[in-house]
Amino acid sequence: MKKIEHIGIAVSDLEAANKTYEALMGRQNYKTEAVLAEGVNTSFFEIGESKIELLAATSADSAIAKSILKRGEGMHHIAFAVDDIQSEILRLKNKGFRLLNEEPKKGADNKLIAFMHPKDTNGVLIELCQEIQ
Ligand code: CMX
Repeated sequence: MKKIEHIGIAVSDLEAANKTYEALMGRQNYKTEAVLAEGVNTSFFEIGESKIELLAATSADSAIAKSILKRGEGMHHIAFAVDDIQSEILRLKNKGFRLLNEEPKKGADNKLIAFMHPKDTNGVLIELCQEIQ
């Protein structure tokens, strides 16, 4: 794994959260993007070599809607950048970790992504992500 690519934060109101994080970070977001398959709208802020990703649900059955219902707003996942997501999935499976996505799927910000089970990583939801070339 190369670096923390981004930290995902579940928010109820993307527009309001954008204003909060613009004020906090002293900069504008560099993009917003809807990920239809995941039922989310996202907003990205650069911070050094990492990013903050704000995630708001677009439907009641979205993982973000469920997460906010259960746990409220707040930190949702940490995403690690990897060079080769397929080989990382294999490496982690061989170590006994449960992958929620055995096949990588298309995520926001031009990435292939896969999530790991939070119970295997001390209660933290981990995302693997590989830049699509
Ligand atoms: N952080 C820590 N623990 C979490 C968690 C989170 N974000 N989400 C769920 N969990 C825990 C739950 O508390 C639960 O624990 P218990 O069994 O002790 O109650 C366990 O994991 C299973 O969770 P669940 O609520 O039964 O399962 P859900 O149906 O809510 O699914 C999850 C949650 C992690 C399995 C998965 O569906 C999910 O959230 N996937 C991420 C999807 C996502 O973020 N998509 C946007 C991607 C955008 C992008 O970056 O490109």
